[in-house]
Amino acid sequence: MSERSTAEPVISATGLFTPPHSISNEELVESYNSYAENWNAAHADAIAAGDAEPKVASSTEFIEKASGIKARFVMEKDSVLDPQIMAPRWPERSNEELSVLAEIGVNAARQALERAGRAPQDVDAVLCACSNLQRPYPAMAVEIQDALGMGDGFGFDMNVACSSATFGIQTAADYIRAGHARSVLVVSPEITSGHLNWKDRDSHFIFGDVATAVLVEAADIAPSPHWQILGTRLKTVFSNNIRNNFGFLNRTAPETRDEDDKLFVQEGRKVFKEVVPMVSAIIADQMAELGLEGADMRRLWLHQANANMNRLIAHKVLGHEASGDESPTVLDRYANTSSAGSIIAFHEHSDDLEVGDTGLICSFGAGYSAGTVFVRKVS
Ligand code: CO8
Repeated sequence: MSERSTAEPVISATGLFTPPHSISNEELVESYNSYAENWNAAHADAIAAGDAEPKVASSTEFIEKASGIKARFVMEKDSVLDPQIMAPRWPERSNEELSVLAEIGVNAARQALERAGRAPQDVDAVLCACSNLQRPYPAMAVEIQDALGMGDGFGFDMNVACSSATFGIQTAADYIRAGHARSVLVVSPEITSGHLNWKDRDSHFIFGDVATAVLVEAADIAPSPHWQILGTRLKTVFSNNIRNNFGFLNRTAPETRDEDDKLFVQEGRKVFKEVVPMVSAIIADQMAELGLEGADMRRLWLHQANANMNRLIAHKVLGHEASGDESPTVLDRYANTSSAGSIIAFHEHSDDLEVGDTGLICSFGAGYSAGTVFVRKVS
Protein backbone atom coordinates (compact mmCIF):
# COMPACT_ATOMS: atom_id res chain seq x y z
CA MET A 1 0.00 0.00 0.00
CA SER A 2 1.37 3.45 -0.92
CA GLU A 3 1.98 6.07 1.79
CA ARG A 4 -1.34 7.53 2.97
CA SER A 5 -2.00 11.17 2.15
CA THR A 6 -3.77 13.60 4.50
CA ALA A 7 -6.37 14.24 1.78
CA GLU A 8 -7.16 10.55 1.59
CA PRO A 9 -10.91 10.08 2.20
CA VAL A 10 -12.09 7.62 4.86
CA ILE A 11 -15.38 6.73 6.51
CA SER A 12 -15.20 7.94 10.12
CA ALA A 13 -18.62 6.81 11.37
CA THR A 14 -22.23 6.09 10.44
CA GLY A 15 -25.61 6.85 12.03
CA LEU A 16 -29.03 5.24 11.83
CA PHE A 17 -32.52 6.48 12.61
CA THR A 18 -35.19 3.77 12.80
CA PRO A 19 -38.86 4.90 12.74
CA PRO A 20 -41.11 4.05 15.68
CA HIS A 21 -43.56 1.68 13.94
CA SER A 22 -43.05 -1.73 12.34
CA ILE A 23 -45.54 -3.49 10.02
CA SER A 24 -45.30 -7.28 9.74
CA ASN A 25 -46.09 -9.12 6.50
CA GLU A 26 -49.16 -10.56 8.23
CA GLU A 27 -50.55 -7.12 9.10
CA LEU A 28 -49.76 -5.80 5.62
CA VAL A 29 -51.37 -8.68 3.76
CA GLU A 30 -54.48 -8.57 5.97
CA SER A 31 -54.91 -4.89 5.13
CA TYR A 32 -54.29 -5.37 1.38
CA ASN A 33 -56.65 -8.35 1.16
CA SER A 34 -59.40 -6.46 2.89
CA TYR A 35 -58.88 -3.53 0.47
CA ALA A 36 -59.00 -5.98 -2.49
CA GLU A 37 -62.21 -7.61 -1.20
CA ASN A 38 -63.88 -4.21 -0.78
CA TRP A 39 -62.73 -3.17 -4.26
CA ASN A 40 -64.04 -6.38 -5.85
CA ALA A 41 -67.41 -5.93 -4.11
CA ALA A 42 -67.64 -2.29 -5.27
CA HIS A 43 -66.81 -3.31 -8.87
CA ALA A 44 -68.78 -6.58 -8.94
CA ASP A 45 -70.89 -5.54 -11.97
CA ALA A 46 -67.90 -4.43 -14.03
CA ILE A 47 -66.05 -7.64 -13.11
CA ALA A 48 -69.09 -9.78 -14.06
CA ALA A 49 -69.38 -7.92 -17.40
CA GLY A 50 -65.69 -8.55 -18.09
CA ASP A 51 -64.90 -4.82 -17.97
CA ALA A 52 -62.64 -5.04 -14.89
CA GLU A 53 -60.20 -7.60 -13.55
CA PRO A 54 -60.83 -8.70 -9.96
CA LYS A 55 -58.02 -7.92 -7.52
CA VAL A 56 -56.22 -11.08 -6.41
CA ALA A 57 -55.16 -11.63 -2.78
CA SER A 58 -51.59 -10.99 -1.63
CA SER A 59 -49.75 -13.61 0.43
CA THR A 60 -47.14 -13.59 3.19
CA GLU A 61 -45.57 -16.80 1.82
CA PHE A 62 -44.95 -15.17 -1.58
CA ILE A 63 -43.52 -12.00 -0.08
CA GLU A 64 -40.99 -13.76 2.14
CA LYS A 65 -39.97 -16.30 -0.51
CA ALA A 66 -39.70 -13.80 -3.39
CA SER A 67 -37.93 -11.04 -1.45
CA GLY A 68 -36.73 -12.11 2.02
CA ILE A 69 -38.81 -9.31 3.57
CA LYS A 70 -40.66 -10.06 6.83
CA ALA A 71 -41.41 -6.56 8.13
CA ARG A 72 -40.75 -2.88 7.47
CA PHE A 73 -40.52 0.26 9.62
CA VAL A 74 -42.78 3.22 8.84
CA MET A 75 -43.18 6.74 10.18
CA GLU A 76 -46.94 6.23 10.51
CA LYS A 77 -48.77 2.91 10.59
CA ASP A 78 -52.51 3.24 11.20
CA SER A 79 -53.43 5.03 7.95
CA VAL A 80 -51.13 2.83 5.87
CA LEU A 81 -52.99 -0.23 7.17
CA ASP A 82 -56.47 1.32 6.95
CA PRO A 83 -58.06 -0.26 3.82
CA GLN A 84 -59.96 3.00 3.25
CA ILE A 85 -56.76 5.10 3.15
CA MET A 86 -53.61 3.02 2.50
CA ALA A 87 -51.22 5.98 2.63
CA PRO A 88 -49.34 7.62 5.51
CA ARG A 89 -51.07 10.60 7.11
CA TRP A 90 -49.72 13.29 9.47
CA PRO A 91 -50.43 16.99 9.88
CA GLU A 92 -48.67 19.37 7.51
CA ARG A 93 -45.85 21.26 9.22
CA SER A 94 -45.42 25.02 8.97
CA ASN A 95 -42.37 26.47 7.22
CA GLU A 96 -41.04 27.48 10.64
CA GLU A 97 -40.97 23.86 11.82
CA LEU A 98 -38.27 21.36 10.87
CA SER A 99 -39.57 19.26 8.00
CA VAL A 100 -40.08 15.56 8.69
CA LEU A 101 -37.42 14.45 6.16
CA ALA A 102 -34.84 16.84 7.65
CA GLU A 103 -35.80 15.70 11.15
CA ILE A 104 -34.99 12.04 10.56
CA GLY A 105 -31.87 13.00 8.58
CA VAL A 106 -30.67 15.15 11.48
CA ASN A 107 -31.27 12.24 13.89
CA ALA A 108 -29.05 9.93 11.85
CA ALA A 109 -26.45 12.67 11.27
CA ARG A 110 -26.18 13.47 15.00
CA GLN A 111 -25.53 9.82 15.76
CA ALA A 112 -22.75 9.64 13.13
CA LEU A 113 -21.15 12.81 14.55
CA GLU A 114 -21.38 11.48 18.09
CA ARG A 115 -19.79 8.17 17.11
CA ALA A 116 -16.92 10.07 15.45
CA GLY A 117 -16.54 12.49 18.40
CA ARG A 118 -17.18 15.34 16.02
CA ALA A 119 -19.07 18.64 16.57
CA PRO A 120 -21.43 19.91 13.81
CA GLN A 121 -19.21 23.00 13.42
CA ASP A 122 -16.36 20.70 12.27
CA VAL A 123 -18.36 19.57 9.22
CA ASP A 124 -17.77 21.41 5.93
CA ALA A 125 -20.56 20.00 3.76
CA VAL A 126 -23.75 17.98 3.96
CA LEU A 127 -25.19 16.05 1.03
CA CYS A 128 -28.80 14.92 1.31
CA ALA A 129 -28.56 11.86 -0.94
CA CYS A 130 -31.82 9.94 -1.28
CA SER A 131 -34.66 8.79 -3.56
CA ASN A 132 -37.55 10.35 -1.76
CA LEU A 133 -36.99 14.10 -1.44
CA GLN A 134 -39.82 15.92 0.27
CA ARG A 135 -39.69 19.06 -1.90
CA PRO A 136 -37.59 20.63 -4.67
CA TYR A 137 -36.32 23.65 -2.67
CA PRO A 138 -34.96 24.97 -0.44
CA ALA A 139 -32.67 21.95 -0.47
CA MET A 140 -33.24 19.50 2.35
CA ALA A 141 -29.46 19.47 2.83
CA VAL A 142 -29.45 23.20 3.60
CA GLU A 143 -32.23 22.70 6.14
CA ILE A 144 -30.23 19.84 7.71
CA GLN A 145 -27.10 22.05 7.74
CA ASP A 146 -29.07 24.73 9.60
CA ALA A 147 -30.74 22.31 12.05
CA LEU A 148 -27.41 20.69 12.92
CA GLY A 149 -25.89 24.12 13.59
CA MET A 150 -23.04 23.58 11.16
CA GLY A 151 -22.53 27.27 10.55
CA ASP A 152 -20.16 27.74 7.63
CA GLY A 153 -20.13 25.27 4.77
CA PHE A 154 -22.59 24.14 2.16
CA GLY A 155 -25.14 21.48 1.35
CA PHE A 156 -27.11 20.21 -1.60
CA ASP A 157 -29.55 17.45 -2.49
CA MET A 158 -28.81 14.65 -4.88
CA ASN A 159 -31.05 11.84 -6.11
CA VAL A 160 -29.71 8.73 -7.79
CA ALA A 161 -32.54 6.54 -6.45
CA CYS A 162 -31.25 3.47 -4.58
CA SER A 163 -27.64 4.41 -5.35
CA SER A 164 -27.84 7.90 -3.84
CA ALA A 165 -25.74 7.06 -0.76
CA THR A 166 -22.86 5.43 -2.66
CA PHE A 167 -22.89 8.26 -5.23
CA GLY A 168 -22.86 10.63 -2.25
CA ILE A 169 -19.88 8.83 -0.68
CA GLN A 170 -17.87 9.12 -3.91
CA THR A 171 -18.82 12.81 -4.23
CA ALA A 172 -17.75 13.43 -0.62
CA ALA A 173 -14.50 11.48 -1.18
CA ASP A 174 -13.76 13.58 -4.27
CA TYR A 175 -14.28 16.84 -2.31
CA ILE A 176 -11.76 15.60 0.24
CA ARG A 177 -9.24 14.51 -2.41
CA ALA A 178 -9.61 17.92 -4.12
CA GLY A 179 -9.22 19.81 -0.84
CA HIS A 180 -12.69 21.42 -1.05
CA ALA A 181 -13.74 19.89 2.29
CA ARG A 182 -12.27 17.80 5.10
CA SER A 183 -15.45 16.52 6.73
CA VAL A 184 -18.60 15.72 4.75
CA LEU A 185 -21.90 14.21 5.92
CA VAL A 186 -23.84 12.06 3.46
CA VAL A 187 -27.37 11.87 4.83
CA SER A 188 -30.01 9.54 3.36
CA PRO A 189 -33.48 10.07 4.84
CA GLU A 190 -35.83 7.70 3.00
CA ILE A 191 -39.56 8.07 3.70
CA THR A 192 -40.51 5.56 1.01
CA SER A 193 -44.01 5.10 2.49
CA GLY A 194 -45.10 8.36 0.84
CA HIS A 195 -44.25 7.16 -2.67
CA LEU A 196 -45.19 3.51 -2.35
CA ASN A 197 -48.50 2.39 -3.83
CA TRP A 198 -49.85 0.38 -0.90
CA LYS A 199 -52.77 -0.70 -3.17
CA ASP A 200 -50.48 -2.43 -5.68
CA ARG A 201 -50.14 -6.18 -5.01
CA ASP A 202 -46.88 -6.41 -6.97
CA SER A 203 -45.05 -3.84 -4.87
CA HIS A 204 -47.01 -3.08 -1.66
CA PHE A 205 -44.60 -5.15 0.45
CA ILE A 206 -41.29 -3.82 -0.86
CA PHE A 207 -40.33 -0.63 0.99
CA GLY A 208 -39.78 0.78 4.46
CA ASP A 209 -38.78 4.12 6.04
CA VAL A 210 -35.41 4.92 7.65
CA ALA A 211 -32.56 7.46 7.68
CA THR A 212 -28.81 6.86 7.58
CA ALA A 213 -25.76 9.11 7.71
CA VAL A 214 -22.15 8.49 6.67
CA LEU A 215 -19.35 10.80 7.79
CA VAL A 216 -16.59 10.93 5.15
CA GLU A 217 -13.43 12.70 6.29
CA ALA A 218 -9.77 13.32 5.55
CA ALA A 219 -7.72 10.49 7.09
CA ASP A 220 -5.63 12.77 9.30
CA ILE A 221 -8.65 14.05 11.27
CA ALA A 222 -10.59 10.76 11.40
CA PRO A 223 -11.07 8.87 14.69
CA SER A 224 -9.40 5.53 15.23
CA PRO A 225 -10.32 3.01 13.91
CA HIS A 226 -11.92 4.13 10.64
CA TRP A 227 -12.54 2.81 7.15
CA GLN A 228 -10.08 3.59 4.39
CA ILE A 229 -11.86 4.00 1.03
CA LEU A 230 -9.86 1.78 -1.33
CA GLY A 231 -11.89 2.69 -4.40
CA THR A 232 -15.32 3.69 -5.64
CA ARG A 233 -17.08 3.10 -8.95
CA LEU A 234 -20.36 4.56 -10.24
CA LYS A 235 -22.44 3.43 -13.20
CA THR A 236 -25.78 4.38 -14.76
CA VAL A 237 -27.65 2.78 -17.66
CA PHE A 238 -31.06 4.16 -18.68
CA SER A 239 -34.04 1.86 -18.03
CA ASN A 240 -37.80 2.36 -17.75
CA ASN A 241 -38.17 -0.76 -15.62
CA ILE A 242 -38.24 1.23 -12.35
CA ARG A 243 -40.04 4.51 -12.64
CA ASN A 244 -41.92 7.27 -10.81
CA ASN A 245 -43.53 9.99 -12.96
CA PHE A 246 -44.41 12.33 -10.09
CA GLY A 247 -43.25 15.89 -10.71
CA PHE A 248 -44.21 19.51 -11.15
CA LEU A 249 -44.97 19.02 -14.86
CA ASN A 250 -47.87 16.71 -13.90
CA ARG A 251 -50.07 19.83 -13.79
CA THR A 252 -49.46 20.44 -17.50
CA ALA A 253 -51.72 17.48 -18.26
CA PRO A 254 -54.62 17.79 -15.79
CA GLU A 255 -56.72 15.51 -17.99
CA THR A 256 -54.44 12.59 -17.08
CA ARG A 257 -56.21 10.48 -14.52
CA ASP A 258 -53.54 7.79 -14.07
CA GLU A 259 -52.42 8.30 -10.50
CA ASP A 260 -50.58 4.98 -10.27
CA ASP A 261 -47.56 5.99 -12.34
CA LYS A 262 -47.06 9.03 -10.07
CA LEU A 263 -46.00 6.50 -7.46
CA PHE A 264 -43.34 3.76 -7.56
CA VAL A 265 -43.79 1.24 -10.41
CA GLN A 266 -41.43 -1.46 -11.61
CA GLU A 267 -41.05 -4.59 -13.72
CA GLY A 268 -39.50 -6.50 -10.84
CA ARG A 269 -38.58 -9.68 -12.73
CA LYS A 270 -36.83 -7.71 -15.52
CA VAL A 271 -34.96 -5.62 -12.94
CA PHE A 272 -33.82 -8.78 -11.20
CA LYS A 273 -32.57 -10.37 -14.44
CA GLU A 274 -30.82 -7.27 -15.79
CA VAL A 275 -29.31 -5.80 -12.64
CA VAL A 276 -27.68 -8.95 -11.18
CA PRO A 277 -25.23 -9.42 -14.12
CA MET A 278 -24.62 -5.67 -14.40
CA VAL A 279 -23.67 -5.32 -10.73
CA SER A 280 -21.66 -8.56 -10.65
CA ALA A 281 -19.59 -7.31 -13.63
CA ILE A 282 -18.89 -3.89 -12.07
CA ILE A 283 -17.74 -5.50 -8.82
CA ALA A 284 -15.53 -8.04 -10.64
CA ASP A 285 -13.92 -5.29 -12.76
CA GLN A 286 -13.14 -3.13 -9.80
CA MET A 287 -11.82 -6.03 -7.73
CA ALA A 288 -9.41 -6.85 -10.57
CA GLU A 289 -8.33 -3.21 -10.69
CA LEU A 290 -7.74 -3.12 -6.93
CA GLY A 291 -5.97 -6.50 -6.98
CA LEU A 292 -8.62 -8.11 -4.77
CA GLU A 293 -9.94 -11.67 -4.95
CA GLY A 294 -13.03 -13.30 -3.43
CA ALA A 295 -10.92 -14.68 -0.56
CA ASP A 296 -9.82 -11.12 0.34
CA MET A 297 -13.40 -9.98 0.94
CA ARG A 298 -14.36 -10.30 4.60
CA ARG A 299 -17.87 -8.88 4.22
CA LEU A 300 -20.32 -7.57 1.60
CA TRP A 301 -22.83 -4.91 2.60
CA LEU A 302 -25.07 -5.21 -0.45
CA HIS A 303 -28.05 -3.12 -1.46
CA GLN A 304 -31.10 -4.44 0.37
CA ALA A 305 -33.78 -4.98 -2.29
CA ASN A 306 -34.03 -8.73 -2.62
CA ALA A 307 -32.38 -11.61 -0.73
CA ASN A 308 -32.23 -13.81 -3.84
CA MET A 309 -30.46 -11.09 -5.87
CA ASN A 310 -27.92 -10.69 -3.06
CA ARG A 311 -27.35 -14.45 -2.86
CA LEU A 312 -26.47 -14.54 -6.60
CA ILE A 313 -24.25 -11.43 -6.50
CA ALA A 314 -22.42 -12.55 -3.34
CA HIS A 315 -21.79 -15.99 -4.86
CA LYS A 316 -20.22 -14.39 -7.93
CA VAL A 317 -18.00 -12.10 -5.81
CA LEU A 318 -16.87 -14.64 -3.21
CA GLY A 319 -16.80 -17.74 -5.42
CA HIS A 320 -18.99 -19.66 -2.97
CA GLU A 321 -22.41 -19.44 -1.29
CA ALA A 322 -22.16 -16.52 1.16
CA SER A 323 -22.88 -17.08 4.84
CA GLY A 324 -25.04 -14.60 6.74
CA ASP A 325 -21.79 -13.34 8.31
CA GLU A 326 -20.21 -12.67 4.90
CA SER A 327 -23.28 -11.01 3.37
CA PRO A 328 -25.58 -9.83 6.17
CA THR A 329 -29.21 -8.96 5.49
CA VAL A 330 -31.42 -6.34 7.10
CA LEU A 331 -34.26 -6.99 4.64
CA ASP A 332 -36.13 -9.14 7.14
CA ARG A 333 -36.64 -6.19 9.54
CA TYR A 334 -36.24 -3.08 7.34
CA ALA A 335 -37.38 -4.25 3.84
CA ASN A 336 -36.00 -2.18 0.93
CA THR A 337 -35.09 1.27 2.24
CA SER A 338 -33.77 2.47 -1.12
CA SER A 339 -30.38 4.22 -0.82
CA ALA A 340 -30.12 3.54 2.92
CA GLY A 341 -30.15 -0.28 2.71
CA SER A 342 -26.45 -1.05 2.25
CA ILE A 343 -25.60 1.66 4.81
CA ILE A 344 -27.89 0.08 7.44
CA ALA A 345 -26.16 -3.26 6.77
CA PHE A 346 -22.74 -1.57 7.18
CA HIS A 347 -23.85 0.33 10.30
CA GLU A 348 -25.19 -2.78 12.02
CA HIS A 349 -22.57 -5.27 10.86
CA SER A 350 -19.13 -3.66 10.79
CA ASP A 351 -18.03 -3.08 14.41
CA ASP A 352 -16.92 -6.72 14.78
CA LEU A 353 -14.46 -6.57 11.86
CA GLU A 354 -10.72 -6.51 12.61
CA VAL A 355 -8.18 -3.92 11.50
CA GLY A 356 -7.02 -5.04 8.05
CA ASP A 357 -10.38 -6.55 7.04
CA THR A 358 -11.70 -5.54 3.61
CA GLY A 359 -15.33 -5.19 2.59
CA LEU A 360 -17.66 -3.77 -0.04
CA ILE A 361 -20.62 -1.40 0.27
CA CYS A 362 -22.67 -1.76 -2.93
CA SER A 363 -25.93 -0.22 -4.12
CA PHE A 364 -28.08 -0.75 -7.22
CA GLY A 365 -31.51 0.31 -8.39
CA ALA A 366 -33.51 2.73 -10.50
CA GLY A 367 -31.83 4.51 -13.39
CA TYR A 368 -30.45 1.83 -13.60
CA SER A 369 -27.72 2.92 -11.21
CA ALA A 370 -25.02 1.09 -9.29
CA GLY A 371 -22.29 2.23 -6.91
CA THR A 372 -19.43 0.39 -5.21
CA VAL A 373 -17.33 1.52 -2.25
CA PHE A 374 -14.47 -0.83 -1.28
CA VAL A 375 -13.30 -0.21 2.29
CA ARG A 376 -10.62 -1.50 4.69
CA LYS A 377 -10.64 -1.09 8.45
CA VAL A 378 -7.52 0.76 9.64
CA SER A 379 -6.45 2.03 13.05
N1 CO8 B 1 -48.70 -11.98 -3.29
C1 CO8 B 1 -48.84 -13.16 -3.95
N2 CO8 B 1 -48.43 -13.35 -5.23
C2 CO8 B 1 -47.89 -12.30 -5.87
C3 CO8 B 1 -47.74 -11.03 -5.27
C4 CO8 B 1 -48.17 -10.89 -3.93
N3 CO8 B 1 -48.05 -9.74 -3.26
N4 CO8 B 1 -47.16 -10.20 -6.15
C5 CO8 B 1 -46.97 -10.89 -7.28
N5 CO8 B 1 -47.42 -12.16 -7.12
C6 CO8 B 1 -47.43 -13.25 -8.11
C7 CO8 B 1 -47.48 -12.73 -9.53
O1 CO8 B 1 -48.80 -12.45 -9.90
C8 CO8 B 1 -46.89 -13.89 -10.30
O2 CO8 B 1 -47.92 -14.88 -10.47
P1 CO8 B 1 -47.96 -15.77 -11.82
O3 CO8 B 1 -46.66 -16.57 -11.80
O4 CO8 B 1 -49.18 -16.60 -11.61
O5 CO8 B 1 -48.02 -14.80 -12.96
C9 CO8 B 1 -45.87 -14.49 -9.33
O6 CO8 B 1 -46.21 -14.00 -8.03
C10 CO8 B 1 -44.45 -14.10 -9.65
O7 CO8 B 1 -44.37 -12.68 -9.86
P2 CO8 B 1 -43.02 -11.96 -10.17
O8 CO8 B 1 -42.35 -12.65 -11.32
O9 CO8 B 1 -43.28 -10.49 -10.25
O10 CO8 B 1 -42.24 -12.26 -8.81
P3 CO8 B 1 -40.72 -12.27 -8.53
O11 CO8 B 1 -40.29 -13.59 -8.10
O12 CO8 B 1 -39.94 -11.60 -9.63
O13 CO8 B 1 -40.63 -11.31 -7.24
C11 CO8 B 1 -39.98 -9.05 -6.74
C12 CO8 B 1 -41.05 -9.96 -7.33
C13 CO8 B 1 -39.86 -9.41 -5.26
C14 CO8 B 1 -40.43 -7.63 -6.90
C15 CO8 B 1 -38.63 -9.30 -7.44
O14 CO8 B 1 -38.81 -9.37 -8.84
C16 CO8 B 1 -37.59 -8.27 -7.14
O15 CO8 B 1 -37.26 -8.00 -5.99
N6 CO8 B 1 -36.98 -7.74 -8.19
C17 CO8 B 1 -35.89 -6.76 -8.04
C18 CO8 B 1 -36.48 -5.43 -7.81
C19 CO8 B 1 -35.47 -4.39 -7.46
O16 CO8 B 1 -34.35 -4.63 -7.07
N7 CO8 B 1 -35.90 -3.18 -7.59
C20 CO8 B 1 -35.16 -2.05 -7.17
C21 CO8 B 1 -36.20 -1.08 -6.80
S1 CO8 B 1 -35.73 0.13 -5.69
C22 CO8 B 1 -35.04 1.52 -6.48
O17 CO8 B 1 -34.32 1.43 -7.37
C23 CO8 B 1 -35.35 2.89 -6.02
C24 CO8 B 1 -36.75 3.11 -5.85
C25 CO8 B 1 -37.00 4.39 -5.17
C26 CO8 B 1 -37.78 4.28 -3.91
C27 CO8 B 1 -39.23 4.38 -4.12
C28 CO8 B 1 -39.98 4.32 -2.85
C29 CO8 B 1 -41.41 3.98 -2.99
